[in-house]
Amino acid sequence: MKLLLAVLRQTHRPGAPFRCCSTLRSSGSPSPSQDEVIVGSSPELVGALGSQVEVRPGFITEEEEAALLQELEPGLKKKRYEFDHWDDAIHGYRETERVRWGPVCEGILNRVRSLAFPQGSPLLGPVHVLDLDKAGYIKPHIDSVKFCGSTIAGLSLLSDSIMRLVKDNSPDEWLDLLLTRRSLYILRDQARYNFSHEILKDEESVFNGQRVPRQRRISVICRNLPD
Ligand SMILES: O=C(O)CCC(=O)C(=O)O
Repeated sequence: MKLLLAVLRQTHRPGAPFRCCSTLRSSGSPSPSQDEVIVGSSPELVGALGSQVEVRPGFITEEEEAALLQELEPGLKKKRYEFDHWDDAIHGYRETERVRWGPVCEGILNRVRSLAFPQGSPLLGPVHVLDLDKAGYIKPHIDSVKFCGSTIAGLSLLSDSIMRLVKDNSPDEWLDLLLTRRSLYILRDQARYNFSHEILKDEESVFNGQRVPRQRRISVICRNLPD
């Protein structure tokens, strides 16, 4: 069974039209702060979800990204991108999962785990790796409560992208997260259960009024187990 499809619960149409607040730094400047990478439909929503949505720009170094790619590329290259039926939750992807990693990558993943998950929280053993083609995207969905617990933590490799969260049954309530290349994002609790998440396609990839070109993107995703 396809790994991602196994954890997705539902899809729905995107919410209200995009509109937002602060400005982005020009490229080449240091990593933006957390305040500069999360915008939303209201300051109240950004404040309320503050502790449940985190983006850490520059979480890994260029060398660490290269180490992850070196481990992942040989296996991924053997697979074909899948451009599936229109109603699948994901379009233009290939994926794998990995249990054993070399020491550098294991060190990176341990940093992710200790930051994202409460101590002692049982984790899903294999780490999920999702390779989105430049033309690929992930439609709005909520991960299945049957397979994943309260927290999802993902590293973004190779490209900036935008993750959009839209409140279930309330499309006017949304957050956009700018997932810069080499950043880490964490979704917890309400943000994970009550909001859909999606990765915007290149043509729609605009953050706070500024275009964010989407290239091929690999995400390395850790999850905990349901209670
Ligand atoms: O690629 C990502 O970072 C998001 C993946 C995703 O939507 C999921 O695993 O549920």
